Amino acid sequence: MRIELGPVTRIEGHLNVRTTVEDNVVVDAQCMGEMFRGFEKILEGRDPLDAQQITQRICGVCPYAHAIASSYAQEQAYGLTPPANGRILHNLVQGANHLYDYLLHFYQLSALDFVDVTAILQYQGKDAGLRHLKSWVQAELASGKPYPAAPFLPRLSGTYLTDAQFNIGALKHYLEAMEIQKKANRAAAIFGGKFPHSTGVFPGGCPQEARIDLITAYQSLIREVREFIHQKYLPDVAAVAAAFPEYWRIGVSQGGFLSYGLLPRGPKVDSERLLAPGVLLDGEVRPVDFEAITQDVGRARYASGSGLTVRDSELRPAPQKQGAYTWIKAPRYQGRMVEVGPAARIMIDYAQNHNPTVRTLVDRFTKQFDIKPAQLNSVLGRHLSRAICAAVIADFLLSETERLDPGAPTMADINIPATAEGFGATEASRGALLHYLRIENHKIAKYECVVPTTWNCSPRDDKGTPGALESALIGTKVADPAEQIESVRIVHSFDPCIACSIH
Ligand code: NFE
Repeated sequence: MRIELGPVTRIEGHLNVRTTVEDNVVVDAQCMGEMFRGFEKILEGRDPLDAQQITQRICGVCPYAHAIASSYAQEQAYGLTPPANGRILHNLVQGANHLYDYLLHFYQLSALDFVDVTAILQYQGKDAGLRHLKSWVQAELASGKPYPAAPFLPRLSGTYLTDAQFNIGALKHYLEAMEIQKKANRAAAIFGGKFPHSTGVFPGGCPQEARIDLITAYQSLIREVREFIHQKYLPDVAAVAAAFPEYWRIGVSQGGFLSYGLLPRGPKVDSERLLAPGVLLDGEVRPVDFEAITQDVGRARYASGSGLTVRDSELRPAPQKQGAYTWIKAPRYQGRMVEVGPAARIMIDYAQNHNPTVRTLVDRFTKQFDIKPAQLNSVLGRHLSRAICAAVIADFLLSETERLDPGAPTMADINIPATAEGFGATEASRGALLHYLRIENHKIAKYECVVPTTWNCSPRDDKGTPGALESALIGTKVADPAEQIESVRIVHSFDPCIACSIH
């Protein structure tokens, strides 16, 4: 039986996933990005300083990650190192964007896969937000509309959390999380100029001053976000994990893991990072080599060469290509499939015994749930890893503000050479993000982005190996092949962004 799960909702963009189910088991899966955009072509011939502005338009959710990756690539090309304040401001805006994105993903995009929204009908309390939600759901259900209470109802059939008080509490957090996301975005905009698309992130730093009033405004917003992470987000993820322990074994991807590391602790882009980079293959972490990254297009709608390195990549659309089923390319590391994202970040950092808070939190939760760190490769593992990233980043951002030197420069002078190239690698919330640019005659001659969801939602490569999400779906037992709540929970755990993946 062949089932199209698309368009999968509660993700960024419009992903289609085709599954083939036999005897209630997914035996095949194909991820399909069904649109071409061509950002890399748009960049050709432009002033290099347009790149960190234009690439942000790839996405409204992770724009700062694109601004940062582009800035790192340009810094390498220009031989530029920001002043200490400049790199700290980069970190402050990028880190705040991560916090917003994790909360958005857990509460708005995933929680209602587990939380029973109909519990609101039992609510008798006085909270204005919950009372409003209750009366709205009641009115919608009474309206006779074919899709009452969208986007909450109707929903996929399956088992949801049964404790009414917990469900109502989680719905309260669902509403509060939106206010907290606003605070994270406001914090990012203090030094980034605005959200979503920053006007204030450049190679070499940020033009905003490091003024005391701005620093204290940033701190007070991030403190509120941090408190929500500890008081609500981590406990809510843990409660879902306690109720659905089978999801430590569901949605396991079948390759390695890649992380470029997140948030440099010094002005140089290759300074030690808050979360350590690495490639985890065959149980061993190795250093990342950008030259080992290639992209296959055998099953993608491109006439470009297959297996080309980042530097040699091509973008030649071929909408009618036989045998192709997606506009997403298939990036591979040493020819091998890897998963990127929060679980990769945490597993790679933990395996290197690098960040002490990561170690403490992973040890605490693996003990609490009686799992191994390798089981972070699962639906629950990805949700928990995001919450751990959020806790670690929030602490780091507050400590970074203490290192700002008020009044000292926040940006380096920029001189664009006639000819140069640069790689810029960071972690977007969804995973490893690489930008590459080559400059000729002071203009962009070539630009290439290798983006997190391109890795995770990649199609088969030229050897026939499925992408990370495809591999995590294959083998899943589904109670109802027509609805497949299990498959949708797996897709959501990757937090795909199709806008980014096709870029
Ligand atoms: Ni459009 Fe993005 C992806 C992230 S890349 S959301 O994939 O996170 O920066």
